[in-house]
Amino acid sequence: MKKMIPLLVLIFSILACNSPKQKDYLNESPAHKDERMKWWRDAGFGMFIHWGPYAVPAGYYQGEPVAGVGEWIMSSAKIPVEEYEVFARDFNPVDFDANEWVKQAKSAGMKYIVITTKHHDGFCLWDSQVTDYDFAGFTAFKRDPIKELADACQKEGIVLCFYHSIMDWHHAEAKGEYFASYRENYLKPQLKELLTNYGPIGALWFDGEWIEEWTEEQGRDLYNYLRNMQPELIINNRVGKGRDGMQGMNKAGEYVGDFGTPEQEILDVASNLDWEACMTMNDTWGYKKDDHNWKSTRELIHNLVDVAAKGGNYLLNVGPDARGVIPAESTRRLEAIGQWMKVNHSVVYNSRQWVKYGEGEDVRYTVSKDGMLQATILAMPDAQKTFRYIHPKAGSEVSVLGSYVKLKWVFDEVKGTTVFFPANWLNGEKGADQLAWTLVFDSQQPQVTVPPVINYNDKARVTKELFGERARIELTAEEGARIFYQLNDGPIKEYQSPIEVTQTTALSVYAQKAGLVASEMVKAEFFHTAAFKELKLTPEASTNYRAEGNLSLFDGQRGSDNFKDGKWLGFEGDDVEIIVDLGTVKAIKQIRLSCMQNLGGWIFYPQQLTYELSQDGSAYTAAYTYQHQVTKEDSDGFSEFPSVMKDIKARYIKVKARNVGVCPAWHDGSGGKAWMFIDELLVETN
Ligand code: FHN
Repeated sequence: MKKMIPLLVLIFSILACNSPKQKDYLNESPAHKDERMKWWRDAGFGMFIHWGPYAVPAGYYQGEPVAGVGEWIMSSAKIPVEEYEVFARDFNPVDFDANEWVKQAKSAGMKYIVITTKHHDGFCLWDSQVTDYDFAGFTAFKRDPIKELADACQKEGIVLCFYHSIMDWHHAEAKGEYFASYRENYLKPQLKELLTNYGPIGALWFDGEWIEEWTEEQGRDLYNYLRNMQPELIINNRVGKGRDGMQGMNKAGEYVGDFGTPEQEILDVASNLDWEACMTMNDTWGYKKDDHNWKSTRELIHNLVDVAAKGGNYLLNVGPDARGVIPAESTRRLEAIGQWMKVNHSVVYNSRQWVKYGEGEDVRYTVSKDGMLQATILAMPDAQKTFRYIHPKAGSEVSVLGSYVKLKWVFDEVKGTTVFFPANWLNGEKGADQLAWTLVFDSQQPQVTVPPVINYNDKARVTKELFGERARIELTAEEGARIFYQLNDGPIKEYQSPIEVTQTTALSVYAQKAGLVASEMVKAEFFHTAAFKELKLTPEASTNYRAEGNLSLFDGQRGSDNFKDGKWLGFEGDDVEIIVDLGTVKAIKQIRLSCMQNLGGWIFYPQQLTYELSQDGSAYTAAYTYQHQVTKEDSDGFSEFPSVMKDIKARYIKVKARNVGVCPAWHDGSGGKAWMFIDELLVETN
């Protein structure tokens, strides 16, 4: 009888948790954490594997393609549990070969594998004694792929890690009032099986933590529960509630978990925190037969380099099909990455961040384990290339990984180091077909000038500003530094006094102090608008959906139906207020605000939207109100919430959009933070 009697399991669980040997790992010393994380930090590159019954429908249901990622088909197509179980019964991966999977990972240069032991659909890829909803109990495939994978990893020296979903669409108790029973009698016992029966596990990769039943406190308890079984285990930040949306790093405050988990994206800048970017090779994690939107090998390698330079790990996904075969498109990319890694592995393995993660879009810096500065260039250089921040030791050589050619270089205090590429630097070299090249310098630690500051309207470090008639811009820098600036593509000038602009202008500025390398470039954009004197948006949009900030609201480009198109301003859980100052009292003809609704993406129209008018900026009168409680009958789409005014006179307009806040109970994301996406604010005056 495979199912344990819940009462018995509950007693065991309580005993286990309360036994005196339970150690508190939440106060681990930094030194011990460094020791525990070392293999993971040095590895830099792993394989993510999403595999489960969703590979059987492979993106289709009842003969129709289902939008969204493959592993969400049960939710996206609203497939009842009993119907989805049919896919599980049909899941018979007769061509599954753990050794083949592990060999592909190893040949790509990956050092660890993270496999979905259980995804949100609840199907277990290992032989669990706590449920029949696994291969042994539900399918004709009477093997334990996790065991076979563990053996293959052991053989090849690859670290095995487990993905595990807290959210479970199959288990009747995995929500609401019975959640504690699910956690104690199912979730924890299963994790105990995974940490007891398959040898040393490198990391546990939790997911589905966003459900309202899960709390930071439960995450902290689970963290200790797991590390008391395997003390050296590494656990991601999705074990708790710290993750701030898809950008994956923690919100402000103390949260449990050892590393951040940006998803489908890479941090904009370097971080000294532990983080791992997980990304797909096409658009889906779980197999979909019609997803052919494969990223190029060039893009995958550039992602790998970018992540390494910013101090992270790259977890690249494959989604094997229902027969257990990794798609050929993935295999080809893994092989090509492996060829690149054979030459350039020092960029990824045991590398460290440099004082600068890169320069522009096509140079990324890392420091090799033997202390050499590596500048990986992501585009074929012309006859020469200048690196602003590099100052090689006098007389030192500059070489390229994979080539024996020594490159000539010169150093200039203002420009930096220029390297010269002779015609033969790659001719005949196997590097000619590389997709990124790594130059190796014996470089001094650069003394870089502190970047200057762009000041406008008593605000420092501005990046995007609106102005009506003219903008007066002041530049400041550290004592003794000279400031140089450029307006749009104009000449570089030395700054002597405040700059005045009357048209939309892109400003680039850097500073230079004698004996130091020039600072990095600082940029700001000043947008001239006749319509508004000033526009104030609070709060700022969420990190990854910031588009062009205020400007997006009136650049005349409304976002598409892809909320990730860089045109929409996204707000997770927050209400939004926009105050527009027209500069003078005008007759208002109409106001519109574009909003999106995408229920699958947890994006809802505002539950309340008001347009208020004022002549003095303090007393406002509501001129338009929209109110609606979203229901499951609502559909996706766009609305501009247009309001035609009878030429009401006003100078100030206040737009208030109230976010739904949390996904409603009937929604898949029930309890998770709701998103509100806005764009294109139109204020028409006479
Ligand atoms: O919902 C899952 C999704 O299916 C996939 O597993 C990704 C990979 O990290 N994680 C969740 C979405 O954030």
